Amino acid sequence: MPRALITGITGQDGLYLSELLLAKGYEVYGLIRGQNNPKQAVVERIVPDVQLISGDLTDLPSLQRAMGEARPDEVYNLGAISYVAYSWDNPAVTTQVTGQGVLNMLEATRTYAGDDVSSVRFYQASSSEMFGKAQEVPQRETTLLWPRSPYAVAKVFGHYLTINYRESYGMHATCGMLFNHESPRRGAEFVTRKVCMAAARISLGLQDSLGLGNLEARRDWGFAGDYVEAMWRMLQQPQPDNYVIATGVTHSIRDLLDVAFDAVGIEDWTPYVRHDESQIRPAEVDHLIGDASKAQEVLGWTPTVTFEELVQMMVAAELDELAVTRSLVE
Ligand code: NAP
Ligand code: F7E
Repeated sequence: MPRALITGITGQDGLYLSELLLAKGYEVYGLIRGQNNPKQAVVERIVPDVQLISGDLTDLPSLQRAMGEARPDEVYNLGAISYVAYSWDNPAVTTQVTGQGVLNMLEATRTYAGDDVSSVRFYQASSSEMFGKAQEVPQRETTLLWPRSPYAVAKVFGHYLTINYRESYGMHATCGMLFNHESPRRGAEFVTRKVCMAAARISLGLQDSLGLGNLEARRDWGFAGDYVEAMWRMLQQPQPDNYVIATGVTHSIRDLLDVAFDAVGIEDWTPYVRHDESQIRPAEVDHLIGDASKAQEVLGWTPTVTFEELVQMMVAAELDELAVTRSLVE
């Protein structure tokens, strides 16, 4: 039975990846931080077979201990401070977790693997945010990186360090350069979930309005369930490498609003949406759109969920959740 250690187990991708690996017969270990993490109950409910190990990406000894406990064949480093807007307000902690945390995980993996360093396969969650001020459209594995936020700078550090450990020590260390991926499990601070929650609540009269920042921002949005499949396929390759994972299609926040409000029967969302200046970022990323043709050729990976299907799925999940809450209250 193969063994996997996942950091970021309480996050969106950690949950989907756990489900995928458990279904494939893996023994799955998840790193969980904090002395009483409120999300532990969520993990235990959704993936009760995952074995949780206490540890923090900023604490190397805890990661070394986690390695010894999990004895992994595959390590998926998904843990990070992942909210881009937060990273301007908290650049030092973002650098420590999202950047230095990668160094800690690589070191813990390398020292655990010992002489047979390539025997443990390592996945680093790199991000399309690294392309930032895009120097080429669409972006591919070789596109020059031009990060535009403290989060993206930390991701660039982790990305190049992973490549460096591959080249320096012969580690089987792979970077997935993933574009935005969403789901009903997306954190409520991210724009897709925020809009889908608001559309559902407004349609039921539970909320009056929705404050948003830049409505012209565009993203290449896919479904998280598809993207964790790509992570797994990357680690099944004989050689480590870098792969862009994306749909190749972009949409604006306006498109997101159109589909989400349409899904609850509201044709015109403009009366409900107000401008929230606090959501405007010090720097935006310009034109992010991914070219995943390498992943298609080498991994046989293609996305299966369209943007419209994704948003409809997320709105439907919000409505289901609200119906459950209401039935409990009544
Ligand atoms: P997420 O939902 O924000 O989850 C982040 C995870 O990191 C959570 O489990 C969180 O744990 C954990 N974490 C935070 N600080 C930690 C620390 N000091 N020590 C250990 N764990 C810590 O993110 P996601 O959407 O699943 O994304 C997974 C990874 O892919 C992240 O690295 C993200 O930056 C990257 N990525 C995401 C996307 C996307 O569109 N989703 C695209 C490209 C790359 P707590 O619950 O305890 O906070
Ligand atoms: O913003 C605009 C905002 O926070 C998307 C992370 O998973 O994907 C994610 O980062 C866009 C931005 O995601 C609001 O200005 C407008 O242009 O949903 P987001 P993100 O910044 O793209 C990448 C690939 C990652 O790696 C990250 O970890 O939406 N926007 N109004 C807003 N965004 C938010 N959050 N809230 C608003 O009210």
